[in-house]
Amino acid sequence: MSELSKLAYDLRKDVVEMIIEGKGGHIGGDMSVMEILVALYMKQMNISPENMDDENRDRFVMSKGHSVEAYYAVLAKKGFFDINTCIKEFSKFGSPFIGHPNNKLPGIEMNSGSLGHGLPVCVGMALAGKMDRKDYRVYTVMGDGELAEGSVWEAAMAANQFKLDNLCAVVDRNRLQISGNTELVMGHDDLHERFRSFGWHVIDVADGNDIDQLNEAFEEAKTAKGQPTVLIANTVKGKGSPVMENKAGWHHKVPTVEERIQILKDFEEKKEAL
Ligand SMILES: Cc1ncc(C[n+]2csc(CCOP(=O)(O)OP(=O)(O)O)c2C)c(N)n1
Ligand SMILES: [Mg+2]
Repeated sequence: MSELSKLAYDLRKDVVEMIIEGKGGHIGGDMSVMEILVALYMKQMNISPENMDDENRDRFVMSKGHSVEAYYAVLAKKGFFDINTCIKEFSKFGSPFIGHPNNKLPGIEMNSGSLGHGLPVCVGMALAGKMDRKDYRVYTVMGDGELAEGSVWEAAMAANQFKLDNLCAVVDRNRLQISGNTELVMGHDDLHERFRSFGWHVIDVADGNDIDQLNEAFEEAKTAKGQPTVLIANTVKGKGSPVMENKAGWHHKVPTVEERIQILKDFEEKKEAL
């Protein structure tokens, strides 16, 4: 798994280049979600450029769509498109590589970015899988700030009602949202209990930037029967460089020339230490 942990740092570099080239992007949440996406795409999910038309493929919705740069970097690594084209065209006028996921690009199931819509759509996908007696699994990643959206909890109720054990949601629990600490904006200290009371199997991932811990949790999720599973993945916003880590201002910031040099150096050191 250390290879996948190293890969996460290489993909973080792609994200930095994308955001500098596009002159904008949600860098903090890209960094916190990276290992979650790497674990899903490189180990857990049955999704590839070859099987996107196969109705038995797993389904993924990037509900926290603003972290599109991390999503693009992982999709490119998986072979859906070329990373250099993506970096060059990111956020340019007329480019398909826009600042939120759109399903005109290969590999992307659903347009997202308006928070609170991923889980409701995934409930529909998972219910359709049950009705059609298909074995595919459905995954989504939400931000912890996103959980303030009421639609998330309507969908959470429905997922339990329909016993959707083919559904696995991940909360990127980085404790920050756009304007600061989630606990000051809409607190989630009782998040585990809240999901439990909505009938979900809850798995706490102590270090949500640890690929092994994530994979273990995803395996456990597959064994939960008769109820959906949520992984509460405790991550670090801006993970990988002290320049960005746990700083709300890095929710949406473009690194300066000097910051870029420092950030890339920090990534390299973290990668070598793995
Ligand atoms: C419905 C909706 N309201 C507001 C926004 C603007 N917005 C973009 S990112 C963000 C903060 C999200 O915080 P969180 O879900 O914790 O994401 P992360 O920390 O992982 O970046 C907000 C409010 C949006 N995209 N959608
Ligand atoms: Mg957050």
